[in-house]
Amino acid sequence: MTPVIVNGFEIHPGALDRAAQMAVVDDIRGVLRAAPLFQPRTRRGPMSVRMSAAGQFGWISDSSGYRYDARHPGGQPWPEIPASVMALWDRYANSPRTPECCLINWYAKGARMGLHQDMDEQDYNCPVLSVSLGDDALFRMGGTERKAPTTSHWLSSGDVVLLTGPSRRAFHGIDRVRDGSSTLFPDGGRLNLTLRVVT
Ligand code: MD6
Ligand code: FE
Repeated sequence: MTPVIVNGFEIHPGALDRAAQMAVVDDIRGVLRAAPLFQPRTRRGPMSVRMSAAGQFGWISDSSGYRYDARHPGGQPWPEIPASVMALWDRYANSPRTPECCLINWYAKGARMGLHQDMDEQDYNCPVLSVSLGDDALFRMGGTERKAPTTSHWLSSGDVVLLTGPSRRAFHGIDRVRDGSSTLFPDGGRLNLTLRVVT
């Protein structure tokens, strides 16, 4: 299907059907057994989203700042990125490189993510690919300057978004999640995966 382009963000609605969504969730549950969700803290306080990761690197934020790290806060290395998730990169990312991090974001009721840029990676020529699972989320997309105008779009379970070209460095965030809008998770919630090349 042809993507919807918003401010250069490439949105692929319904990239994963229900069975594919369930397979990915199952694989991520396995990752989370070895690398449990934790609540990152920034200088502004605890984030409302809980996180974990798979791959060579995960993104962590604590009292000494934020960074990519080869280990979970518990000290263990991150589990491998599941093949079901790697397959989405191969299909949609159009990149010669392989992702080194699959960041896992869990939005329980009321969680959100403020407007930010993904700038902790070394090569902005490599895209970032995101997968939405579970409840619908209002995704705000702006430009490369914080004050640039923004456009909002509801992301649904199974949607894939690619940040590539100028949108790779554009501001974006999740304003809110519509609680109970999906039946993928029996108790509601939203899972977001972002695949990145880090080095
Ligand atoms: C989210 N996404 O969808 C938050 N970052 O929960 C992101 O922060 C994001 O969707 C980089 C690339 C794609 C994204
Ligand atoms: Fe981001």
